[in-house]
Amino acid sequence: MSTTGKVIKCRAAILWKPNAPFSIEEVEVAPPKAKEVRIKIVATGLCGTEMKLLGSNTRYPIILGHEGAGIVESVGEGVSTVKTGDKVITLFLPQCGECASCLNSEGNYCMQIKQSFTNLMSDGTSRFTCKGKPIYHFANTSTFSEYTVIREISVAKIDKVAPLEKVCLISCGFSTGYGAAINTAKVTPGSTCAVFGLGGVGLSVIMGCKAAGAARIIGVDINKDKFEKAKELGATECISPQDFKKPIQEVLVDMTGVGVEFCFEVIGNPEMMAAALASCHESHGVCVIVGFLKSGVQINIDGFLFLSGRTLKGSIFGGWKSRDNVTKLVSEYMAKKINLDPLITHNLNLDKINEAVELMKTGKCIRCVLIL
Ligand code: PAD
Ligand code: ZN
Ligand code: ZN
Repeated sequence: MSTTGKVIKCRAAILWKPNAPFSIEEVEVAPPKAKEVRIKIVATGLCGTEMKLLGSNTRYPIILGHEGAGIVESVGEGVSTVKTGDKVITLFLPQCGECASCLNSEGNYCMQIKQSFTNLMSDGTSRFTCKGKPIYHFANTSTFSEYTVIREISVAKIDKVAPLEKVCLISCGFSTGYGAAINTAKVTPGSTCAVFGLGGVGLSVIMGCKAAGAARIIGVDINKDKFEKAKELGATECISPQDFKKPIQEVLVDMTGVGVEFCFEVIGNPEMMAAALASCHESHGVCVIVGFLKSGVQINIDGFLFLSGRTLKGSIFGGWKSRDNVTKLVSEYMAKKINLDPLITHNLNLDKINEAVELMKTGKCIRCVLIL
């Protein structure tokens, strides 16, 4: 029996208040309105960004989740690019194709992302209710729900045979890291790179550096358990800042003689961002900030560092224009040109989401993919 046009009752992980555990609840998911798509989420990763948001002052109650893949259940009026049954990836960064960023060949920060900061759909309402209360959306994706409603501009149609429990990582972690190396830093063959933070995103940076032909890739993390996988994916050496008396930027300058040509901060720590910049080659070093800082957090940087020509850059979603490139990245995965599998260390059912949080908190997993 078709569910099109009807409210769907399903399970979702709700965060009722800051720092509370997720609670699995029955929610009602309203049908998609104009230019919206209702998706049956099949798999979703838990990303480092979510971990940073668990105690934040976002709007509650909320359904988080942004690293998702699923199947279109139904579409609202005027939707033309996807249809019922299509396999899709959810995009926290939309691509409207019409704003100043989408029309510029360089940027990828679609201005329509700002709509998702309201935690509501474009008409100012929510499609989720639980126990009679409206539940806020997150990143216009809310993938920690068996069904979600998102805008058409935040959906990428993908290969119909793609394994959703793997390619969901293209929705955020993999693309963010890989693209930060390839698109944002534009890592050059034979270069020396350093990657601060060896989580799912940092390891994807390493894969991007390797694919770009970097000769030396130094992984930096305080959790040495991450070193083995980093080396498997392309790091030529790994170091922990805790093993040195000197600040890590001095260690990296000593190791390389001149500083690294490309340095990536993939932790979300303001001190490490300053250290990453100072680790770069004085003249042509490029430092890319991938790690997330909440609005208002300042980075304390010695202004003299810029005199010699270093570059500091931000990067969102690896610089990819989302709808155009996610489909292509999935095709590259299917053609075995990129490999996501080593990033997935755990699979759990949605009911076990609090265990996934614990695995992330204790640094025991790279990516835990939740199966819905
Ligand atoms: P993660 O928690 O899996 O990885 C972070 C890693 O940093 C872990 O291995 C930690 O051990 C390590 N770490 C923590 N503190 C330090 C320290 N002081 N020195 C060295 N290493 C340390 O997260 P992730 O890989 O999923 O995400 C990493 C960051 O990237 C995080 O800030 C997240 O919010 C951000 C992100 N940004 C985008 C974007 O579009 N810019 C997208 C997705 C994630
Ligand atoms: Zn993410
Ligand atoms: Zn746009």
